[in-house]
Amino acid sequence: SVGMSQEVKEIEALAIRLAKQAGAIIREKSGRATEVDRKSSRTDLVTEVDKACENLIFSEVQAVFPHHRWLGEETFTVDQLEHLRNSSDSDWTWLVDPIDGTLNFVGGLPFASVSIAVARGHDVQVGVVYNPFVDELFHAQQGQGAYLNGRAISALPHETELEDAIVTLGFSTNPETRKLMLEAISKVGPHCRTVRALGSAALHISYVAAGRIGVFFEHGLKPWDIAAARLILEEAGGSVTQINGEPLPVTGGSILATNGGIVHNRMVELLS
Ligand code: 2AM
Ligand code: CA
Ligand code: CA
Ligand code: CA
Repeated sequence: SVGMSQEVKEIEALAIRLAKQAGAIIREKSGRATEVDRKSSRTDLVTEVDKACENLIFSEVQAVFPHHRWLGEETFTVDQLEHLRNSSDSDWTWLVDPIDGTLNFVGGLPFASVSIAVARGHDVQVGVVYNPFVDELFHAQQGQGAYLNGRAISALPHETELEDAIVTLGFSTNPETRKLMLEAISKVGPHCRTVRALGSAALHISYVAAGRIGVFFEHGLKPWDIAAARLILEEAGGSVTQINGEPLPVTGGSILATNGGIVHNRMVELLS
């Protein structure tokens, strides 16, 4: 309906404004966080800037859309995750990663993003990924295509073979999944153009959408890591599944994100 599409437009405009606001803080504070704390382990960190950015986005969303639900990396509860799993079409949920690439941010490596997705039930309607270091904003609205700084993007060429593709991956903070990734890349590495691991899942997936790279894969991702960039990639004509080729639920898991076509199937074959 007209009312619904107007609402989605307002949601998208707010998501873009907040991604840029949080991004400005991330750019300013990169390499200069003062409170760097361990979460689950020595490799799993959070800073006062992750928390401040999530708070900023949360409070603005609450002010404008008080009935919308919230799922953010630094504040999530088991109940909120369970609610997303069981959510119905009348629920709107914001899925937010305030800094995707915290370890880069802590080290002052200028490669990180803000990821904001807004879902109706399990259906992601709006996705925004912003890299403040180069002022690149990727966004998509379901059914409306994908855009980088306002220009339409495409994950083409679909005819690319794995041999011509740059393959990227994420190295988890979890020792078990990191081992899985090392095993996986030893199978794929010999067959692709080259291998990169830059440290932000949301940016890698958005780069596949823009045709900059052919493949991204990682084990153990959460809803806020992938929801926004996944919509951007699907709207750009790419493919997203689990690593074994099965459908990827909104609740997350392993992800295989490619420019589509034969590269996707080849990756599934090599990794099975
Ligand atoms: P973060 O920076 O928001 O924590 C790095 O390879 C990517 O993996 C980042 O997107 C990072 O998100 C994410 N990541 C962090 N911890 C992870 C984990 N335990 N398993 C999988 N991915 C993780
Ligand atoms: Ca993340
Ligand atoms: Ca994060
Ligand atoms: Ca984290």
